[in-house]
Amino acid sequence: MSKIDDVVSLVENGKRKLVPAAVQEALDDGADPVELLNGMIGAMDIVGEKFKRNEIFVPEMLIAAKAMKAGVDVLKPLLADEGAEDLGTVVIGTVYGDLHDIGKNLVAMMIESAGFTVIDLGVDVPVENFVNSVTENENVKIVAVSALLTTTMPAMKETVEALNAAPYRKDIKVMVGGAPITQEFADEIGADCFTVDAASAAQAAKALVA
Ligand code: B1M
Repeated sequence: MSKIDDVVSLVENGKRKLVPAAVQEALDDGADPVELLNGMIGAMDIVGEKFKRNEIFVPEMLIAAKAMKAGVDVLKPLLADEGAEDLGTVVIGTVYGDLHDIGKNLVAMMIESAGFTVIDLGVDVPVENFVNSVTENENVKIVAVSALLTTTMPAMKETVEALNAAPYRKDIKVMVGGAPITQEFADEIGADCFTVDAASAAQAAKALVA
């Protein structure tokens, strides 16, 4: 088993305390940080599949999520691009009713690395918090909205529609993403941009303010 496989297996099995050392070991062994990150995302897909088959339950999913977070913390400085120019502020959050934050945190991390100041509203964010964040913070260029559940897609629709109705709308861009979100849905609700993953979200954010 490769060192990356070790990390994948530890995340999948929720071995939070062992993950940071295993990630460091893989890095010391020459593993690519992006490959390691993708391995951990793959581990979460396996966890999701097991959940769907009723082989594991919510507590195990949560423990695996904590293990992944511990691994991402080790990778973070390696994925960040320090010293990039200041491109403005991005407000990000997960819609109300939705507690998933790993993907949102990765998007925040990559966007910050690309040179933006990131204000993270967290998870289960009420519509009005997204809407008010634009006037309560300086130099907001983008509002980025994440949703991981088909049942919280309506909350994303509501959030984007509220942003679209705000007087400042022409001055900001609205980005959306998350596993159930599609380009078609993004168009339907009037978002400016949809991306499938954190790396493309950062690239798209740069393009939106260029
Ligand atoms: Co939940 N969960 N979960 N869960 N969970 C999923 C999403 C699910 C697909 C599992 C499954 O059934 N296979 C399923 C959703 C089914 C659906 O709606 N179609 C599901 C369910 C059903 C639930 C509950 C309802 C379970 C229950 O209680 N019965 C419940 C809901 C709670 C709630 O939110 N109200 C629930 C709870 C949880 C935990 C809290 C236990 C935990 C989350 C912990 C946390 O996030 N801190 C959890 C987890 C861990 C998962 C899985 C296993 C992993 C999610 C994850 O972190 N993936 C997940 C299965 C899966 O995704 N394969 C599952 C890794 C992460 C990097 O990927 O978040 O997709 P992701 O982010 C990606 C892209 O989507 C994109 O970039 C990232 C990659 O670079 N992206 C964006 C995300 N946001 C973006 C924003 C952008 C652009 C790109 O622009 C703004």
